[in-house]
Amino acid sequence: PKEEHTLVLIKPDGYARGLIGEVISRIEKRGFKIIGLKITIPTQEELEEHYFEHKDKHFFNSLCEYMSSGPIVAMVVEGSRVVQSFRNMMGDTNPALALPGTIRGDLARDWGPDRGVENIVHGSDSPQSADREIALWFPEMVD
Ligand code: DAT
Ligand code: MG
Repeated sequence: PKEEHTLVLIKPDGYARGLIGEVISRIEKRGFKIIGLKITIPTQEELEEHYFEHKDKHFFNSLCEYMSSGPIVAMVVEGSRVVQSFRNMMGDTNPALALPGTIRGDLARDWGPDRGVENIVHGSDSPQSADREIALWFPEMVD
């Protein structure tokens, strides 16, 4: 089967709570290959590009504040149908709706008033989004 790529971010809550190893371990155990990896603190400019589809949403400002509040781990992950597979591994966007067995369902805290946007991980929602997001976070991997 054709290899596909997705962009994974371990968000500031995942980093701060020491969940990097857990997330990477799940990716590796699923048989996917990490071919790019870095730690960075996102800038407002990067977040406006990464989350451009959400820029008119009510949660956009808190989302950017949260995402730039500390280090994240950005990864390019390779594998057959990895985009959809990793979406399945993440679980629902809202931790309260994410099923057990998923990263968010097992690890993410419920959305309280103080952390309405936290959910540990990001994964691209389509191969097209993956291409765009990989070009943003890993320009050195794209020519
Ligand atoms: P996903 O990260 O599952 O692709 P998304 O692209 O719809 O979800 O939203 C991006 C992020 O924005 C999401 O991970 C958390 C935050 N978010 C989404 N919907 C939200 C809401 N209704 N209230 C607060 N934060 C929200
Ligand atoms: Mg999304």
